[in-house]
Amino acid sequence: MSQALDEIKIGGLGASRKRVEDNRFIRGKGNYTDDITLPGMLHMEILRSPLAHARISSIDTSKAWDIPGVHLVLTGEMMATRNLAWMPTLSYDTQAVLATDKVRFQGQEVACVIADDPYIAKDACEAIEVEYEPLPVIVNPEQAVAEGAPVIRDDKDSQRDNVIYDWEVGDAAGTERAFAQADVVSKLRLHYPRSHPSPIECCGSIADFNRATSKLTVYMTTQAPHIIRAAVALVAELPEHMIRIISPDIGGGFGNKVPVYPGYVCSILASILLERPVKWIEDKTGNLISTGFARDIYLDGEMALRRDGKILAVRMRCDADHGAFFSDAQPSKFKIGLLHSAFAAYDIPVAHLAARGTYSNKAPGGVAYRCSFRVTEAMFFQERMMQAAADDLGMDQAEFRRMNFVKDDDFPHRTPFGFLTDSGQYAKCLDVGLKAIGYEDFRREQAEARNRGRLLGLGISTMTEPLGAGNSREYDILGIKMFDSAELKVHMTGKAIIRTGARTQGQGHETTWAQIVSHELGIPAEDVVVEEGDTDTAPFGMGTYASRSTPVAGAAVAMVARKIRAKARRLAAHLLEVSEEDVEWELGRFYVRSAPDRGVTIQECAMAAYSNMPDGMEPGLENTAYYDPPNLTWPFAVYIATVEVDPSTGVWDVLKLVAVDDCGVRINPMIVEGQIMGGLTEAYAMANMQFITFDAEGNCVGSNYMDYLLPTAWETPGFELHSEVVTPCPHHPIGAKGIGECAAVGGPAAYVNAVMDALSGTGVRNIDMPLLPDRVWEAITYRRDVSGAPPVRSDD
Ligand code: MCN
Ligand code: CUM
Repeated sequence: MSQALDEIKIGGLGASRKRVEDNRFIRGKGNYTDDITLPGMLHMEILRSPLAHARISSIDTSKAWDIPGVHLVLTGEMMATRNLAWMPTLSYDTQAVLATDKVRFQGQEVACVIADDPYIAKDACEAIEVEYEPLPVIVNPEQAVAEGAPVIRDDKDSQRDNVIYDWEVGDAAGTERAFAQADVVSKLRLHYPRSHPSPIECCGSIADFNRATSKLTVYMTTQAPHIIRAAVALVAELPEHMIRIISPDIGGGFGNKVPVYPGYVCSILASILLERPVKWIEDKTGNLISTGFARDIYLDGEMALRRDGKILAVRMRCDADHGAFFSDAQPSKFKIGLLHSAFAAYDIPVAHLAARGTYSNKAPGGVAYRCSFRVTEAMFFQERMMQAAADDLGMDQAEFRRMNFVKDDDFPHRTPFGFLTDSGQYAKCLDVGLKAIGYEDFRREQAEARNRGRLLGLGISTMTEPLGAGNSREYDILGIKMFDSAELKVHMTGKAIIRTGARTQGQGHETTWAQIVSHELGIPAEDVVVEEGDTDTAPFGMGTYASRSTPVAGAAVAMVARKIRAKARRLAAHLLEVSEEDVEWELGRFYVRSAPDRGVTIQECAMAAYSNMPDGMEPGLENTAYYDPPNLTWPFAVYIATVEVDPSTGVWDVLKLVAVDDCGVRINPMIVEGQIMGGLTEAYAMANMQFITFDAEGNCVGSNYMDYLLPTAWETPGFELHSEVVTPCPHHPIGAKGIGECAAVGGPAAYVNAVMDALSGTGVRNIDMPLLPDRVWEAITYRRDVSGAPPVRSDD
């Protein structure tokens, strides 16, 4: 008789365990950067530029220095004496820490004040007198490449214009030939507007340099503490072992907390100069105006089609507006992230993509927002293009997708842009989604409603997305290979601590990593504590973004647990007085093959590791694993929305949204559902209400929550989630694929396609996001496309 433990009861794989971190979060006992107070701590505030592009003729800080309680006023000139006026970005560009020559976007950091409290520091910032000579402003790629455009980055000797890169991938000639064979060529141009992750907690840091020990400790809001440690060591030329980066609880990251920001650097230098802890906490406007902008890309594409619906080729061109500094965090081989993951779900013989990146007088953009390196833009364009192509062919939306899907037995599949997808059941997911939405019935209802003047629409978005960078052969950031790690220590009583190189920001790692240990070792999840985010204790890792934690760090957790199990087996053989080959494992217990009643628990093995190990065995039960995944993981998703559009106001309501996500084996189904719902909510916000735009002078419209809208429970629609399709990842030790970004990536197209479907027959081909009521109304009333980023509109 098996005495294996019940995996769900002990909180193993598949258990919808309540999130352990919520015990402190919902009690208000989280420990965020701003909760930390150190003895003798000073406070830093940043003076930002009011202008988008201007030469600095002078900065007079004398009045700020005179204010009682001010300890230091930092300017670019002072930073320059330490070689810190500029810093390298994660995309091999440079970014001003504090402006010296010019300001290049509204909200750029010009000076900092460090004072006894943040109020004094703020007042002192206002006392700094800066004289600016305004320069012409560029707010989009078209202006950036226009004749006579001012060169924004005249600080770089080699820069003669505003182009950052021209990059291409795919087979241009083959694509050309395929287009020559096409029966139908479908075209689409759209703009994915600037958006902002807008986590509840803004960015911040507390730098604490101790002259006596030479140790620099920095508490900061970072999704990748080890990368920051390396950056500080290399840029500030401090010894790496004397730098400790601690990322305490993070109040949401969503990509906003991947880059290195000037505020971090200034607080570090200030602490070194003053030999006191210096705290910087960004305010909401600072966060919305200067950090972490995503997207802002113009996408232009064509699809070559055979009359029967077969896709022959795809051509994409895009113009990305990066703002004043190219600071995307992305694998170094790729200039436009993984945009070329577009169309990976479809069997397309040949494709070509050309991308141009340009500077503008806007804050660094394209950075990251729940996207796995521009996958959001890739999948949005893909699914809008699929809808347009099906319409051009007069084909059913679902049928067109199904016919072009990569088939279940066609894996591994090489995409036309060179990715290798390895598993999926795309048609099955689509069937589940169509059934759940009541596809046939809705189409009938839609036709009947039309006759009565009501506009109903249905939008489908189906996609597979690459989550979990590395492998290290192809993926690195600034040359640092993308793998991850886990360290497991089992104490003598069988309790354990697991540490990884990832950093949770709300995703629930403290809950789910314990579940993986539980699955591998049979130690109840509640006996396993998870710790991340302290570079002095966590093993080296690349951090949490691109939904890489489960695919990479999570895999390392399973692998280190397996190492522990291998050693525990030797301990078990010793305790049971049999040879190792005669020992069998079942969850939580080793037993003698020929006498299954004779066994020892994993906890007994742990005790033996400290009290009764065999002669010659190294004591203790701990280990570390580094994991370099063979491939990315490729979850698949189907999102289908139905909407009703009010033609008299342009307001649209979601009637139903169905989500079918196949992310392989689910560690914690409840957490996975939470991730999907969060992503669908953010997708709804992007499609429906959010935009950050700029007027002709480069003033940022959207730097506060009156203009930049966050959806609350009140306006967010309900979602129906389906989990019945599970295609385990063939190379992940527990078969899991990433999920953290899927719904934010695939969601927007479902909503937009639904609204466009409601407008079918009116001649309107595209409305760019956000689909604000006035834009939808304009499209319906004037029967025309509405494009561009309001209020700077292409048709004005
Ligand atoms: N999970 C699971 N089973 C799977 C896959 C994942 O149970 N098959 C669980 C994981 O164990 C983890 C969570 O789901 O607890 C998300 O896992 P994963 O897909 O690996 O993503 P990461 O943990 O790497 O999180 C990063 C991802 C990104 S890149 C953004 S952006 C984003 C997102 O997560 N930011 C978030 N979701 C967020 N959720 C919250 N609450 N806050 C953020 O800042
Ligand atoms: Cu692209 S935002 Mo997440 O990868 O941190």
